[in-house]
Formats: sequence, structure tokens, C-alpha cells
Amino acid sequence: MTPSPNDAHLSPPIPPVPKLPSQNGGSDPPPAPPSLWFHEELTPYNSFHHGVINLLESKQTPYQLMQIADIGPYGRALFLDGKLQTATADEAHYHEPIVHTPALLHPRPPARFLILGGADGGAAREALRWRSTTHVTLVDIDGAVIDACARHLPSIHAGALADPRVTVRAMDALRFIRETRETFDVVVCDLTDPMENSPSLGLFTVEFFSSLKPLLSSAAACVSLQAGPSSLVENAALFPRVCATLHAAFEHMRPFQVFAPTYGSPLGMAVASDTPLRLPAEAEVDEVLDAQLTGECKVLDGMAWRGLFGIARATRKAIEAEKRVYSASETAKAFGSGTLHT
Ligand code: SPD
Repeated sequence: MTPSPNDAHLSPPIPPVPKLPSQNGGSDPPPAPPSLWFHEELTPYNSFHHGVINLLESKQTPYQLMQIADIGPYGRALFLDGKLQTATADEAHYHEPIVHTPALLHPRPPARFLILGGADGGAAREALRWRSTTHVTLVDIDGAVIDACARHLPSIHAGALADPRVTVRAMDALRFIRETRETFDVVVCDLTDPMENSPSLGLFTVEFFSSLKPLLSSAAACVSLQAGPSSLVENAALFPRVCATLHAAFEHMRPFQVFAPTYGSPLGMAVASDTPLRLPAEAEVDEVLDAQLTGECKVLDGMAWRGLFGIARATRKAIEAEKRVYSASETAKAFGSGTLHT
């Protein structure tokens, strides 16, 4: 099914959040405790619980367990295999940086975007905000997730997947890469974490990053990706090694970091190109965003964007020191599991 801007009527509106004790001055009784919970383990010892107001979807697709639920102050969220992927209240902290970073680093405003994954449509929405965009191809393996997000997450896709500039392909990205003759200025890997058995696992390898080369419109084309949780406490090797893997395929790579509270931990991202990645100054970024994007960003302006690159010294050192790459024979192992329970 192709999502349309009118899909909002297919799903109940996100319920108002009951006033939290901190917001009502203590006068109202606290909200009743939820009877259903998502429990996402960040490490074997630490977890993040989200109380469920409405469970709107719970379905085992051919690829993963998909669940969509209203979870209070963070709004409505998509979970895949028990891991929170995106939530309406903080998704802009993810979708703006993953799309606008490679677009800002491309030498001219980009025209053609490829989004790998991105079933919720948030990355496509941001790509369409560039006035220069003529085409967005979105390739996600799971048509059931694309359909469910179209129905339940209208504020995230904002009708993007029904825009005439967008082509949606529900297929394996590996096959798309092999078969397509199209080229792109920007490639955004908007994927699930590379956990064992995750459909995205093979897309975090040096072979995969190298296979993107023929799809790039020029040596200045830019590739961005979410690189998994970046806290060295939880996943000491993951972010540095994903960065090293991307850098093994491209001459230039820059790591950055976003914080969306629903991930429970800062999320690593990286951008790469075969042309040097010069970071424009704050004022230049402000100018480009004002001139080239429709509407206002929620998260990014020059100051906030430059701040994404100010990652902790220890993390930067770990990235610089990491020489091992992930490959088809030695894939990443992100930690993660999640369950729904009463
Ligand atoms: N650790 C969670 C990473 C989530 C990555 N997927 C986000 C999809 C948003 N479009």
C-alpha cells in the first residue's frame, strides 16, 4: 500500500499524556500505572521500560516482530524485534541529522537521495525538504512495516511516501544495489542496529559499503548511516568498528553523535565520501538551511549541527585507534533484546 497524506484517519490519534506528577504541582492524582510494558535491555544489567497506553500493532512479519504503541510522553513508537526504532516526540533528533549531514556536506544542494531502510518515512520527509530534491528512492525489506507506519505514524512520514518525487521499493537492499542503474548524490542507511538475526546485519559490512560505489553520482557523493549505540560503556567496540568499516570503503569519514532520549543512550552516526569532508562554519550552515530547506528544522541549525561532531575525547580516540572492520565473514554484534510484558 502506498501511504497517503490522508492516512491519519486510519489510526487513532496519539492520546494526550496524563499529567505527570512533576507537571501538575502534585494536585492531581498520578496516572494509573500501565498494565503493559515494553522492556528494552540496553545491557544485560540495564533496561529501559516504556508503559503502553495503546498497543496498535503487534505482528510477526517475514523479517521481524513489529509493534507500534502509544507510550506516553514520548508519543507513538515503532519497535522492531523489541527494540525501539523511532518515537514521534523525539524522532527529529535522529531524522534531521542523518539526512541533512550528508546533504550539507555534498558540494551542491543534492538532487537525488537513496534511503536504505527508513520504512517510517521520516528520512524521506527530511530529504524532500531540500528544494533541490528531484528524486528519493526508499528501499526497505519489510513491506508490512512500511504499511503499518503509513497508517500509524503520519506525523513522522508527513505524507512523504506518497510524494511524486518518491519511489518506494519493498525489497532487499542488497538486491536493489545489485540491480539498479540509478545514481544518487546522497545515500542514507536508516537501518536497525546490526544485531544477530537482524535483516540489517549484512548492511554493516565493508563489502556492502563498497558495493554502494557504482550508485554514487560522483566522487563527492555522501553516505550517512546510523552506527548503533555509541556509548563505550555498553558497546565498547561497535561504534568505532562501524566507523572503521565505513572508512575502509571510503577515503574520508567523519563520526558524529545524536541524542534521542528514547534510545536510552547516545546514538553513533557517520558520514563518508571519496572527497574531503570539510565542515562548514555555523553561519554557513544557517545560511544553507534557510535558503535550501522548506520549513524550519526542530533540531538543527548551524550551532546544533556543529555540536554533533563534538563527541567525547575517549570515543574519538577509540575510533581513531580502531582498525578492525566488519565483513561478511565477521559481522557486527550489537547487543539488544526487548520484550512486551504485563
Ligand atoms: N538503537 C536504535 C537505533 C534505531 C535505528 N533505526 C531508526 C529508524 C528511524 N527511521
